[in-house]
Amino acid sequence: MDNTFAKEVIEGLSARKKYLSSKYFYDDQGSRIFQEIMKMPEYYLTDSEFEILSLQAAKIMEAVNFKEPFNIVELGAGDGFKTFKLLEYLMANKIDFYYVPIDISEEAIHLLTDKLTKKLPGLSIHPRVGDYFDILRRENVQTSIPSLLLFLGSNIGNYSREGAVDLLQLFHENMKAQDALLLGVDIKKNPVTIHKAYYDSYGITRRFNINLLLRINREFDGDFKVDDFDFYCHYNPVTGEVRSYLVSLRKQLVYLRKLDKTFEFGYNELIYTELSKKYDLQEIEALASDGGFKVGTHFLDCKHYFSDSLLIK
Ligand code: AVJ
Repeated sequence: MDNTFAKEVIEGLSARKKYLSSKYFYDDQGSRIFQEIMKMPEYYLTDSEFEILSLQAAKIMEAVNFKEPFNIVELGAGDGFKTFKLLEYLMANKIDFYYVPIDISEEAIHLLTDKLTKKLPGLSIHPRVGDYFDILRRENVQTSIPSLLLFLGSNIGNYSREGAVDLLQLFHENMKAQDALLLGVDIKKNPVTIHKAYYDSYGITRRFNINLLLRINREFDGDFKVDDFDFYCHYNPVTGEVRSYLVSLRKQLVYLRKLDKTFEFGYNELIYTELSKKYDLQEIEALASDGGFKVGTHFLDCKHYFSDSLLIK
């Protein structure tokens, strides 16, 4: 049994305003549901970033301007679908580099490694399974050669403004003087477009959230009745925040046997599950500078929906 997960579940479900952290969405099943989300046309983030990395890989690497060989360290690699285009460009141009994907899901890392060794024979890949915080802090992923850190897909959006600054500072502390960070950020846009990407009519994002309750049932022998919970999310264009919730459809008790804890849910009580924060370019620059970075270039897709911003130490 994972201790931090247990602690955070107890803490979150005992709070006056209940919450669970979205970082626990990504068990193997959750990672599979996230792949389904990325395939929805409404979830524009994937397509936009795919376009950036497909069409601007050369420009990005030119801006990075590393001496070979170097590392590409990807934090939260997932299925590596977008990164593929960048790796493909580097391979096609016979550039000497090591790819170090890090992900919390062992299955995701396996699939990624499998796919990449088949599609890019000769790729020097060194996968790691684990929490990228722990790996960055504990292990020495850094060597004497320069590293380009990738934190793509708007994963930064899961953090509050303050949390994002802390995370950038942590990255900064663990980077060598010549390293760089490519940060994927979802840009503020027509609120309707954002709403449709998260409150999807297929119910995939709903399943993504409900899966967290199923995971708790599985890991702590719980009796969450998932039909008694619904999903709701809401975009606030002023703050740039999408907030996601599970909603208890009745007054109910849930027992987690392995933790010997009972939690009470009121009628329509919310469990806050996820923040997906959007920024404009000025806000990205302020964020980067508060994290200790200089901003190089923002690489945008043609619709200006998404930015891969290059941050220099
Ligand atoms: C993987 C954190 C970038 O917030 O857009 C997708 C996860 N949540 N749909 C996001 C997610 C709901 C996603 N990130």
